[in-house]
Amino acid sequence: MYRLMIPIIGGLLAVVGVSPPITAATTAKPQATAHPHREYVIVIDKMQYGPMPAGLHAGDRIEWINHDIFEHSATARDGRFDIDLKPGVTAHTTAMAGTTAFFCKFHPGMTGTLVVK
Ligand SMILES: [Cu+2]
Repeated sequence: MYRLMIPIIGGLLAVVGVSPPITAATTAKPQATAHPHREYVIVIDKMQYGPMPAGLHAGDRIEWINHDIFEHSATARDGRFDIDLKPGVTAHTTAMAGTTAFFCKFHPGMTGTLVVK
């Protein structure tokens, strides 16, 4: 009988020992993100948008650089973003999940599509 009791008591102590100590919130580890946000560049030149970045994820930063001699915009058809870029100007947007078609308000023939996971 005593031989059985000792392992049982030992097991109970082990369970108590597993209880995590109460720690201050300041010691909590930062939340790991599934995907670290990255920065991508889309260059506008000669009346067209440069290649769309592949592998865009929600939260990524997109830099729009206008290398053209004309003013352009990047205007989402669904209204998600609308930036005006005078010649030589850089602006940024934050990628949002989904497929977004956009165009230039000043030259409607300029179009592009962002695909963001
Ligand atoms: Cu334009």
